Amino acid sequence: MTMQGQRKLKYAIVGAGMAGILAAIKLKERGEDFTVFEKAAKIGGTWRENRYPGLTCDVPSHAYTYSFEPYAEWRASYATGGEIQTYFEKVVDKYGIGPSIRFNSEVVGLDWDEARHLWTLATADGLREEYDVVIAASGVLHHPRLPEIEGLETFEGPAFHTARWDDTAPIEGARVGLIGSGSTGIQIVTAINKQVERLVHFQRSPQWVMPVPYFTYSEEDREAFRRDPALIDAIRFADEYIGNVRRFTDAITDIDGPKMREIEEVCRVHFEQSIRDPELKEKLRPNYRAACKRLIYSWCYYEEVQHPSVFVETGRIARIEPKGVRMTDGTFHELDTLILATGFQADRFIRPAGVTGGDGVTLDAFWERRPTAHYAVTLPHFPNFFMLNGPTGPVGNFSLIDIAERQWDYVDQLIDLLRSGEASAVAPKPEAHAAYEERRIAAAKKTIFGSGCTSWYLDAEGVPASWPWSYDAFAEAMAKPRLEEYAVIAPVAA
Ligand code: NA7
Repeated sequence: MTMQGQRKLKYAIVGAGMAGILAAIKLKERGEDFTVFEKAAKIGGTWRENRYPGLTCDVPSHAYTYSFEPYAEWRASYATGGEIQTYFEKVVDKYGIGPSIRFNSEVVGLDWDEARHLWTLATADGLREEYDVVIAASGVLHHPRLPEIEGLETFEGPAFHTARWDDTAPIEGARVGLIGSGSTGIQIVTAINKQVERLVHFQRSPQWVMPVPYFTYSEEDREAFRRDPALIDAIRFADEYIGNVRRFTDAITDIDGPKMREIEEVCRVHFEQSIRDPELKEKLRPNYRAACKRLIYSWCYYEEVQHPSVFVETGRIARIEPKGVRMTDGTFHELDTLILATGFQADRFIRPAGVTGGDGVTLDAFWERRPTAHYAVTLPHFPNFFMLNGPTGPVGNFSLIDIAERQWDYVDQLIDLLRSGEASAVAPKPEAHAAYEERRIAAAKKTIFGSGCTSWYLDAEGVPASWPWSYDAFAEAMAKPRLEEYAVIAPVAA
């Protein structure tokens, strides 16, 4: 048995988004010494950076909270980005995390001192400090990917990525171009179609759409939730959410099984029954399997895309000109505003920060082939470095908050080895990680994500960068680290 609390550790948390706030709350509850480094002036991560019209989370609102902090105030079954940002701001206030956050402080370097078992952290604003433990909670989709289209910079009107929304850009009564039909592009169509004069949606690939129930919560509902949070738990843990998560992971890992067939059938019927115009129908018909790309969860896309203001352009873009977009067949779309819903560089994680671990191994070198982490959390050569929502974690349409909480339980048990004084460095053994990755990659290739489409789920070699087993297998893996897979290094002599 190890004795707890013998060693006082110093923790650096990188990022004040959902996962960083979680780590801060957990460490504060234990009375630990931690600092959160946040590159921006506000908390919120994704929910701070994305403000585009129509932004909602595709996880039901009551399932998209910390398990220990249910929220009675959601206005509907799916929450808007603004509501979610407010939720996190309230949580930060309630738990008193604000004073521990260093804002406008981007972490640019992390260097592991092999002799002293400490990380030296450097920020862009010139700080250099030493920490025992680093929690990398720096997010996944935070580096916009701009399309490589000739002439993009020549467009005369506002042209901007969805995560850099320009509030001054003409939308109301304007001719708007929207490039990209991922979750973001689809949500924008549903929000601005009735405001614009014309919306040209440049769609390189059509999407499968899973219909989901949308309903509002009344003030009486919210009052009932305030009085009795058990009502919220009943929604959160009901079959409606957690059952769906299980069915989904069962489906995507058994792609010829009945659950996958059921998802495909629901999407197919929704598509067939919703789109009235035969020409539009052919434009919107995907030629790959449902859920291969991240499945769109929407209650209104098919209806809204049929609004007369919307034109779905499926031709190839030749170039962007000062006044609009030229297609390869010569068609020209004159536009006032151009929105780039072209996604994110999903392989960055904590980078561009330069991270150097043991034996001088850099993160860039370790991830040269693909970003990986042991069970999506730890990395060989990088002791006392723990990732929340790191590479190859679950990417289905379920709550990343739930995933981060489970990952935290795993991380916390590894940190216990450091707290107890039993170890001063802990990292997975390279051979254990290599064996894990081999299993993961073999399984990932067989998931629906690897069934023949492009998406941000795929790494540079086309392998799905995701957890390839069931949700329950993930929960079980996170419940207890396999310590035999870890190199646990005894404290260096003082
Ligand atoms: P996604 O899902 O990566 O979607 C990007 C979209 O942009 C997708 O439709 C792409 O088409 C399209 N795209 C990208 N580059 C181009 C160019 N050059 N020309 C035309 N079209 C292009 O990003 P989102 O922001 O929508 O969503 C990201 C995640 O955020 C989402 O899954 C949720 O988890 C939240 P393609 O499909 O590659 O043919």
